[in-house]
Amino acid sequence: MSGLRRLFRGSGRALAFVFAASVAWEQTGEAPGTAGTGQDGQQQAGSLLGMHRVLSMDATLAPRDPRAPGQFGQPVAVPDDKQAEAKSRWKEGNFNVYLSDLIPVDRAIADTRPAGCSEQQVHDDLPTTSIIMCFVDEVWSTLLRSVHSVLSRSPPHLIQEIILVDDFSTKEHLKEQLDAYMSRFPKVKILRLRERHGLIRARLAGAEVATGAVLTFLDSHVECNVGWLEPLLERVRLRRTKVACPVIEVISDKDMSYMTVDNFQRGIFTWPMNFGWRQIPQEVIEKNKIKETDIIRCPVMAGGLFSIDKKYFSELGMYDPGLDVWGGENMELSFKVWMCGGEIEIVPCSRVGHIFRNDNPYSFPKDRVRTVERNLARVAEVWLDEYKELFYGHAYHLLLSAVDVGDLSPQSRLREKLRCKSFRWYLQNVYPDLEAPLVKASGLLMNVALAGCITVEGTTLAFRECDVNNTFNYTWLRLVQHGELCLAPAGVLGAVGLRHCQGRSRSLAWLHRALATAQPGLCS
Ligand code: UD2
Ligand code: MN
Repeated sequence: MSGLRRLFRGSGRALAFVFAASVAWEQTGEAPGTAGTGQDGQQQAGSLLGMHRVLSMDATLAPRDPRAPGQFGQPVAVPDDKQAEAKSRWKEGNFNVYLSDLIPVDRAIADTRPAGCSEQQVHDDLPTTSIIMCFVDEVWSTLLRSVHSVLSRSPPHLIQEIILVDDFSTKEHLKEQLDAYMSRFPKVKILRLRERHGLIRARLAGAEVATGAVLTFLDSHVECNVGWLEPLLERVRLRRTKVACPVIEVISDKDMSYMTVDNFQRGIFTWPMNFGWRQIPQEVIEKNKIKETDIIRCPVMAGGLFSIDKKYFSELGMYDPGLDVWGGENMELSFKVWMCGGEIEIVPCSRVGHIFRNDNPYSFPKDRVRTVERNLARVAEVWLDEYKELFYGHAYHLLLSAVDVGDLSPQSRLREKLRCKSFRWYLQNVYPDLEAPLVKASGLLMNVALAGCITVEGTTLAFRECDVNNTFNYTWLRLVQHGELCLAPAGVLGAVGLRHCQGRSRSLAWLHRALATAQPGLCS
């Protein structure tokens, strides 16, 4: 569906940045070949040695019941006499649970891959993968549809196992009934956590027991599309430090239709670390002849759906286990991967639908907003170097409330051990179109009426003629800074003077207030 944007809570306002073409995609000759004309699954005449055409498994061809509602990913309408029921069941998952229960758990969906994907070649010796799907109180039909989509659209020899990690669900049907249902699929294992860990530590628990060479994480309300898996594993096989993400398509929360999304989108973030998508500009696509099937390198991943080499994930220290419940782990892993020598890629020939919800349908053990903010502050402290000031500057209330981020020393030690590059390197090489000035503003403190400026003389302030050497920086931490010295109140509503700056200090913070009419002074 052209023009459709994926929905992400708090993805922040879009800022207009200059786009840096060199980092958005890759045409390295590593991409799978396009030879081959034979039947799916066969070694074909024209195939490269040791490669085969990507397998289709179950296309849209022969669903059990072609006339069932929602078949082929079509939208479904709630009958008039069921409106009240549908409305009352919405809260069970924050999407149309009534319709989800109505459509087959193994429905067919349209093959939305760009032209050329079905002819691509992948290696015969792709690594096996463990699928890790964490859930807490997931809707029954959606969880089943997620599992069926993996089972029916993945080459069986590549699926080592499907690990369903139950993050201490309370719904009865997710207990014995789920065990009974899944017992017919030997590859499906259910790992039950004895207390609520949150999705981050639940994924770690899944990774601990996984035996596949690659870990593939999925949310528990997805539908994997035709040929989704091999292109992901192909990237990891090409280089074990590649983290491969499918294009995330949209399963409508309202009518359960499966909708494709705009191509050429990168995963990005805006301050203070809000995930979002940004389209590669048309002129860049044209100038560089980027094809719909080309790999897109992303500054950050969305978080939910990706394949990563198991050993590499472990070398990276997996996720920071100090991150709680939900949020920020996609930033942590993305920074860690890029800064410590890996790459995050979107693979356009791999597509997975996901139900985007407007709100989490489960409760948070602690306050939701505070949980996410604390997670982000941990990430900022460990990975952002001097740029963490931009994070705090855009989420200044975190400084005021002095959020307790907990012990970060294991994460800092890991960063040293892995000899990871700086955040400045990341900005220059991976995400140069992010606007990230280290100070908020820079200039003179000028009295408009007298045309004089506040100047620094030694360690004191004076009011003199304006001079460019008396420039002050207004920092993200709200300091008015000149070299090592900061503007400081000398007492309660007494004189102002200078003090040595000391990072975050509320007593040295000044608010910049734009006044309706021009008045002397910058700060109040
Ligand atoms: C997005 C990601 C999600 C995760 C999150 C940030 C996609 C499509 N989704 O939000 O994977 O990275 O951003 O953290 O990129 N869950 C648990 N225990 C919990 C909470 C959630 O097991 O305490 C499960 C949940 O059932 C679901 C998965 O974790 O299967 C992700 O949660 P979500 O769907 O609420 O996250 P989403 O898609 O809003
Ligand atoms: Mn989700």
